[in-house]
Amino acid sequence: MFKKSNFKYLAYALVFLSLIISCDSKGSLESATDLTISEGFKNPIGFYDANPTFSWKLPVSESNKSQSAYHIVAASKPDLLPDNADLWDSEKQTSEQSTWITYGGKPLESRQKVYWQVKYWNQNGDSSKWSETNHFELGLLNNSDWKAKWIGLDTAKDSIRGRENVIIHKPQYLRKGFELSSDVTSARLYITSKGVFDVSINGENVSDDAMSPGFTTYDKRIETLTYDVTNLIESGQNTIGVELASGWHSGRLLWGTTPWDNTISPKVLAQLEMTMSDGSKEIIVSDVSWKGMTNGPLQFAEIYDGEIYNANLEMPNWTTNNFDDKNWTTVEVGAIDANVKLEPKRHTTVKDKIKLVPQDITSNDGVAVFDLKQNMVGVPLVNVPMKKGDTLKIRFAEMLSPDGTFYTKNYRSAHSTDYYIAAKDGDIEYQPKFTFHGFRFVELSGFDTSETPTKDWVTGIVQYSDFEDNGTFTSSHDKLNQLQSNIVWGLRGNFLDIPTDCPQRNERLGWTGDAQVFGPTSMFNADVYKFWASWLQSVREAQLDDGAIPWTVPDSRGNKIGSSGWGDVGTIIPWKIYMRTGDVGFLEDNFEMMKNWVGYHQKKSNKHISNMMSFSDWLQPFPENGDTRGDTSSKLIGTAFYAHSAKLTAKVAKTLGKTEEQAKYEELYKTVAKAFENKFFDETGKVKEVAETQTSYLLALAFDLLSDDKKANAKKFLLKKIAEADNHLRTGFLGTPLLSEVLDETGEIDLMYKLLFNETYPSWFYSINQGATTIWERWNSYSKEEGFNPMNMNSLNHYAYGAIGQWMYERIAGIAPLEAGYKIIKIAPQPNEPLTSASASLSTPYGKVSSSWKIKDGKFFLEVVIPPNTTAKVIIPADRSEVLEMDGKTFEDNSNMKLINTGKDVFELEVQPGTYTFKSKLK
Ligand code: RAM
Repeated sequence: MFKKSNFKYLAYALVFLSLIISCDSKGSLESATDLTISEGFKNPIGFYDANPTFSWKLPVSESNKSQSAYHIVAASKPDLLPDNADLWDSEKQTSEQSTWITYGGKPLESRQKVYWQVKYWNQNGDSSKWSETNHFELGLLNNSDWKAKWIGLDTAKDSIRGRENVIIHKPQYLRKGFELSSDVTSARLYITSKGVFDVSINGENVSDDAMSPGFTTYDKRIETLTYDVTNLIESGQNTIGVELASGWHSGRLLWGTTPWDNTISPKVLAQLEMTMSDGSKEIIVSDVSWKGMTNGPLQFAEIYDGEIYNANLEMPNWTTNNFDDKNWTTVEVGAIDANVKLEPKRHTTVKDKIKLVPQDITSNDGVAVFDLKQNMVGVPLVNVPMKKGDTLKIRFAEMLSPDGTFYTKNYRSAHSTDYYIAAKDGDIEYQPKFTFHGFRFVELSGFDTSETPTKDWVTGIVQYSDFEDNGTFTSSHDKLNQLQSNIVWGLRGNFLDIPTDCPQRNERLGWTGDAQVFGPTSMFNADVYKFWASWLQSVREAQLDDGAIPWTVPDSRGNKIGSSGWGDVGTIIPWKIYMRTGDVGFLEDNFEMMKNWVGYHQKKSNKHISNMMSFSDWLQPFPENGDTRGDTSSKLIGTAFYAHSAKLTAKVAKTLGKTEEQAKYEELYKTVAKAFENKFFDETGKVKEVAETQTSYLLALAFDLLSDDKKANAKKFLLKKIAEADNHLRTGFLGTPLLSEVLDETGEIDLMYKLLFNETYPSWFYSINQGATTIWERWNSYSKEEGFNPMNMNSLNHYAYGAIGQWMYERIAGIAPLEAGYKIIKIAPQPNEPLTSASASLSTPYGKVSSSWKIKDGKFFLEVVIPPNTTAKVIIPADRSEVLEMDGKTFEDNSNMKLINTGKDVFELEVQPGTYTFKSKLK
């Protein structure tokens, strides 16, 4: 018989069961945050990858130490989620992985929209609520998706030549009217150009993007943009209008010998796809029905040289229905080239990011100079009173010469000047569109001189690829903080679609060596993973058949040779960026390129000693031979990078589980290292046969190329070289980033601090003492005593020496990845005089990590934040005979942390996620 008491138990059991079930389906933990796909895209449209990866973060809470499982669902409609995922149901996966999880569902196609959610289980097996629904929509993934044709006017036919004999293409205005018979429920504009474009529909700008589609290896790949233009399309009559200029594709680039035909006139490719209210589809494409002309207001536009805008030629309403284009010309039409891939842009577009207002004005004789007090990159926005018919001339300079005139010699042949011709009396507003400048000073002339210039006449519009800051660094030392600011401004100035050497002269190219040294620092300061992943695709595309990676990417030299230390960007950046993201897919993408680059090293060496061409230790100070390439032997440099690239390739092979290749490249590294040691180092560990320089020792030690018995001596010789230089660096582009690494690893922190805090030439603070607000190309680009460096290759915005930023945040503040992607974080600050405090924070793939220390009365205070789903090794400098305090109490092992090592003068702890404060006594 069923007893009442049994019934009671059954009822309890049911309640309990339902609790478990509801707990599991609804979840008790807060849902995951920061959902992104692939290299950090949030709800993108026109996405490039049909096989994306998924990432999320666990919210910071006492309950979330780590993830034990996840569940991802993806569907074609939001209301199918989470229970009826028709595209992918990952099911519950037991895994700590919360980043870069590859999509495993039905194949996805161009234009497809995907909705997705995720939930996770924490370390105790408690589940979270489902996350908010996120989504992505694919762009046109294949050339065959395009029905449109390349269109444009033949602007090359007059063959007017400009500076350095380059064909000037007058900017084009292209338009088309079309009629729709019903309402639109959804509209996408797919668009790109050979050149740079700006598009409007019915008088409205489609986006605030600048310089689209950006700079890629145009002979291999042109990126396309996707815009949701649903709200711009009207039922009935519509008009689309495109402005088109030369940009990187058909404009002037330093050498002008590109692998793509840069003499052809700019062209546009546009495809407007619409879904109508009755469910039918309409498509408008660029084709022979479009019309164009070149007699619009923009008469000239070149990246290096600037713009000429004649307001008298403005055509009001030309992108609306209310315009008559009967005098316009029918466009020429070209087919899509099967060998040039059209792919959705895989990183962010350039945008207006920051506005700077002038701090000072001087004016004299109708010429006004505005000082923004910050060297920047972008364009000016001018609001100026003018007289009809007058020409406003806008000049730029990064610095003034001592006599107050504009220093423009370092722009070399870049004219870098904009002109505006007024059509009426009164205030005009103008912002150049298809050019950019590197400047701190703006000079105006040609304005209405009856008015007194005021600061609001000029705004500095800072433009760069649309990314956000990712980390912060600050300290008790003003000049170190200025250095950090200069590094960040160097980054902003040189991340305008590609990583450039400089942003102002007739160059602005993707110099591989500069990128190689600055990559890690950029990853700390800004959210630039997608920026790098995109550029690395260009590097792969630019790689030549023999494995050579061109000097600049995209290649604008076309001389088919690589330079050691520059082409090694192909091995160094994949590894260093992988360490900061943990995205194995990035390594998979780049592994072939890495092997091919090592193969090129092999071809360029004889008995493992390199003969590769090299820019060497570029711009090393005090070169004995007066050469920009410095004194370090190019053979020594080439051989060192050969070994190093082989070693990195072995590491990547290991991570990818390719054991045979791992063994092969490890062996190669050892062989080349041995050859290097035998050739360039004597028995005592001293450099032989070639010039003995700081950089030769730095390369040998940083890349681990010497046998153990010689290492210690080599270090002594390095210290001797530094001492002989009065404790100053004597390093150029390649050696400088290795100084901090080697001195730190060999325990010479005091010396590294000395070098970093040196005030005299050559040093980082030297340029700051001369007024630098960005990193300079040369240690002595300018000095108060001697004025500008006499060389005209003298950029005042060149990020290479900003590579020291990595050491600042990894070692001064102390945040470094111990395992790829900061899954294990090393917090190991290295306090030293003259600093009394420093702190850094960083947004890692798992969340925010920070380390903040100060010294007071001989005590060391450290506050750390460790994000969920990571662990940290925290190393606290201390007099070990005194106690360590944690959150105000004497430290004892607990569930959040354990003392794992009692090394010399430090407490070393293994720490779980959370926020903690420590206090130790310093020795
Ligand atoms: C200069 C560039 C760049 C450097 C090369 C070798 O023209 O500015 O910084 O990498 O030369």
